[in-house]
This record gives sequence, C-alpha cells and structure tokens, in this order.
Amino acid sequence: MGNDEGLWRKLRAGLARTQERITERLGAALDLPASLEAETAEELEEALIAADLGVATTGLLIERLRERLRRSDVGRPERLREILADEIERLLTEGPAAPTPDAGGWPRVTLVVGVNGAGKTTSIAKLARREQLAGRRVVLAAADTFRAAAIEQLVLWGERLGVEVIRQAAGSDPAAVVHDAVHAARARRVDHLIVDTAGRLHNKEHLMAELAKIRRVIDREAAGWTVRTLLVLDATTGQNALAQARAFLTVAAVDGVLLSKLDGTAKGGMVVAVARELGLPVLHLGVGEKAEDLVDFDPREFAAALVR
Ligand SMILES: Nc1nc2c(ncn2[C@@H]2O[C@H](COP(=O)(O)OP(=O)(O)OP(=O)(O)O)[C@@H](O)[C@H]2O)c(=O)[nH]1
Ligand SMILES: [Mg+2]
Repeated sequence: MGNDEGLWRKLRAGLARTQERITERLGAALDLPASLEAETAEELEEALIAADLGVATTGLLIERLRERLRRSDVGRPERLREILADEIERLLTEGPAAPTPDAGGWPRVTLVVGVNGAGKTTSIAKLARREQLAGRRVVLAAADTFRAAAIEQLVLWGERLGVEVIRQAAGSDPAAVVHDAVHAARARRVDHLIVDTAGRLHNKEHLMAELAKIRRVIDREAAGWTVRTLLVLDATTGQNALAQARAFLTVAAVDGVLLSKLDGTAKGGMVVAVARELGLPVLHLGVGEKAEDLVDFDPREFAAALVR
C-alpha cells in the first residue's frame, strides 16, 4: 500500500523537532556547498547524538560524510544537507534487505509485543485501519489479559473501527484467547489476525513462557499461516527504548519494529539506531494517537524528512 502524501506531511511535521534541533545548530552550514569544517563536524555530531542516532552510528555517519566530501571534488556544488540525507538513507538500506510490511503470504498472524505504554494497543488499531484501507479482513485478539482496562481499550477501538475483537475475562489464559481468535479468524475467512499482548508480567521468565505458549498455539492452530512478531518501541524514550528492545530480544524472536510517538519528539534518530544497533527492520512509524496516524517506513522519505 502506498503512503498517503498527507501522512508524510504529518511525519515531516512530527520530525520537525528533530530536524529543528539538527538544523538550528548547523544553520547555514547545511546549505553551503559541501564542506565540513571541523567546527561544523563537531556541531553535527552533537546534533545527531542529541537526536538519538547513537554514538557509534553518528561516528560512522560523520566518517562517511568526510570521505564523500573528500571524493566529491568534481565541482558540482552539492549541499551538505543533500549528502547528509543520502548517507542517512544509505545507513538505513545497507545490510540484508529488510522485509516490507506486507512480505510473506496471507492469511497471517501478527503478535504485537512491547513494554507497558509503548503504544501496542493504539498501534494495533492503526494496523487494523491500514488493513481495512487495503481491503483486507481483520480480527483482533485481546491477549493482554493482565488488566481489564487493556481489554476494554482494545474492544473500544474495535467498536470504533467496526472490527471484531476476540476476548475473554481479565485474568484468563492469553493462549486460550489466541486459540479462540485463530478459530474465529478461520471461520470468518479473515486475512489478518492481530494479537495484543501484555507488556509487563511478574518477571521476564513469566513473560517469556507466556509468549512462547501463545506462539505454540499459533503454530499448531494456524499452521501454514504467516506469523510475525512486531515489537512496538516508544521513540520518545530514546536510548532507553533500545535497552528495552535488547531485553525483549532475549525473550522472544522479533521480525520487525513499529516505532511509535514520532510526532513531536526530538528523537527521530531512533529510527536509525533501531535499524543499525538492533539490526531490526523498521516497518511502521506511529505519528499520532488516531487510527490513521501510521506511516509505512520508507528510508528515502525518512532521511529527507530528518534533515529536510
Ligand atoms: N502522540 C502519540 N501518542 C501515541 C502514539 N502511539 C500511542 N500513543 C499514546 O501512548 C499511550 C499508550 O498507548 P497504548 O496503546 O495504550 O500503549 P500499550 O503499549 O498498549 O500500553 P499497555 O497496554 O499499558 O502496555 C496512549 O495515550 C496512546 O494514545 C503515537 O504514535 N503518537
Ligand atoms: Mg495496551
């Protein structure tokens, strides 16, 4: 599904704070014909680290900019801004080809994981909306049975969107909810079953055991379906989100990341850090609290929006 121009405008607006932070430090330097004076390089480095690109990635980026500028003595007055966007795009696209959001066959199950408050439930509503717009049938499973309010929140989204939510009482076995949901999805010939999970359980072992149990039920009951685990990370938590992601990766295998709350944070560089430092493909960006506020990730658009 192509990205709507309005959403990219929204993403650019969302990234404005990151972009301002980068450009206000560098001012005119970014618009000069390519040159990287020591002072500019230092400012740029600070700005990129402040945007949460990560120290290692920032170092690599500065190194590549220098090298590129050394080589580009061909006389074409490239602006530093363009070269920077180019190199950020390169950082995001090198390495093994990232799966696109719709790669793999249908029907599919997406297990949505992430720590408390990361934006899982809201993001599920956005993903459901995205599927509706693509003409696909979707069912949601309220497998975060840890809190009654979590179930209610998903049910409310289901009512708003006109999407069925499979639920049981709070405190029931999440794997049993998923079992029911797979059967409901099959009976209704649904294309995509999206599963909400609890971010916090009593401890890491408990969480790991629960996710593994859900996964076993899916593998058994939805044999032959495409199964994806999508990790939701809150961009506003910066480097802390990376640490949380690393912890999560010890609990469950993850296929891709949805980075939420990119609207109005100055930490847009998180997208680069997730891709580089976790080696996980970024598939979607959350840019608001409404069901429409989801953008499929595009490295070129993103890099341009970051340094504009
Ligand atoms: N601005 C903004 N807010 C968001 C975004 N995504 C989620 N939120 C808000 O973040 C808060 C937490 O979102 P939830 O979807 O409830 O997060 P969760 O991971 O399901 O939380 P738990 O169920 O408590 O683990 C809510 O107030 C959402 O409206 C986003 O992309 N942008
Ligand atoms: Mg939730």
